[in-house]
Amino acid sequence: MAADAEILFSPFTLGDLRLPNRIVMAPLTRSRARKGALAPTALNAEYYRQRASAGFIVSEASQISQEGQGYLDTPGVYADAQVEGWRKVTDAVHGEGGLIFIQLWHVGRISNVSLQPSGAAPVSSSAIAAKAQVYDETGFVPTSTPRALETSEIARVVEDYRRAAENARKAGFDGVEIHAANGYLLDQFLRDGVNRRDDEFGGSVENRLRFPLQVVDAVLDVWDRARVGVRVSPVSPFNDIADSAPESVFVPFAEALGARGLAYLHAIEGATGGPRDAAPFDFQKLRKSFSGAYVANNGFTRELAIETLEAGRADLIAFGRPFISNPDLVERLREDAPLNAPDPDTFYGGDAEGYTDYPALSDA
Ligand code: 8OZ
Repeated sequence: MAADAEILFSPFTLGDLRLPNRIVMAPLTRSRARKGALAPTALNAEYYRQRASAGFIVSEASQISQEGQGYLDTPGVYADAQVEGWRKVTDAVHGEGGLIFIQLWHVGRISNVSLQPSGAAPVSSSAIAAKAQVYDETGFVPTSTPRALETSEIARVVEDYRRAAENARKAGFDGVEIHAANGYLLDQFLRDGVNRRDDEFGGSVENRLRFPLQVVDAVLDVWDRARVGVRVSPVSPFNDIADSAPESVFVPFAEALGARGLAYLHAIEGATGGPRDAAPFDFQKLRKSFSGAYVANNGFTRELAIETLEAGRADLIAFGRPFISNPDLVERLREDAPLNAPDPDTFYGGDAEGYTDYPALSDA
């Protein structure tokens, strides 16, 4: 191992968990759940098993309800068959000595009526359509105009999160990550570019934080705070979202999460899958506003990861696309070995091709 890489392979204590290294597998949508049931399969279990050497894995985003779905064949965590499917995944990862959190997801307005119960409109903070695309049986389709959730309905959505958190426990996960990033439902409440509500869930920062924090508290009814993290993307424009003053909402959000003692804050620095310097934002200030571990994500190379950890700018580094094409990413980073290039044509949907067939170094 190159000497300067050591920090990447130093253990880290996350809550009550001991991670063997600082490398997190980021949540990655792959759209390969069993058709119809939207339950993870043996193939999905094999994919995660191959990647179990990560410090810990965050599962692909998993909808907490059918209403929370926005893309074809993404897994759910609201039905018994899905819990059984996820159990195969957690058993496979644990069998390799790995750790896996599930990412809890509600897409809000990033959906199409074709994916919604009874073809209804998707729900959001406000009835404003996103200029964004999703994919269904027919391929890429525009998002549908959502309806605004009634004030009285919010408790039901919070309940859906709580049930999903319970299901995640039954499925044997080590923890949960709440998806509050990338323009999905929680982000649609946080950011004033979408949230135009005039009830207690819109307007002031305190009001815009209310629903996301109710979700966090529901999850904390089920899980110890040491096993809960939250993902945010304060300046990402992905899924047509914006905020007039991101720091004014994300710093208080980080403080509120820290006050609850959550294990980690996972930040997409910059534009999701795009430039890290897309918009000015002080991620170190965000980090210092939060008391737990800070997981940095977005476009990290081996060099940038080492530099960031050495400078004390993050506790853990989440890698996304490199984990798609390198099941043994941890080993390759340790050896400074070349990485397999990912094939974007097989990112979403399909079978084992471009999923479980990327070679490990040991296959050569
Ligand atoms: C790409 C395609 C579909 C979903 C995210 C869950 O951006 C996603 C996602 C990404 O967080």
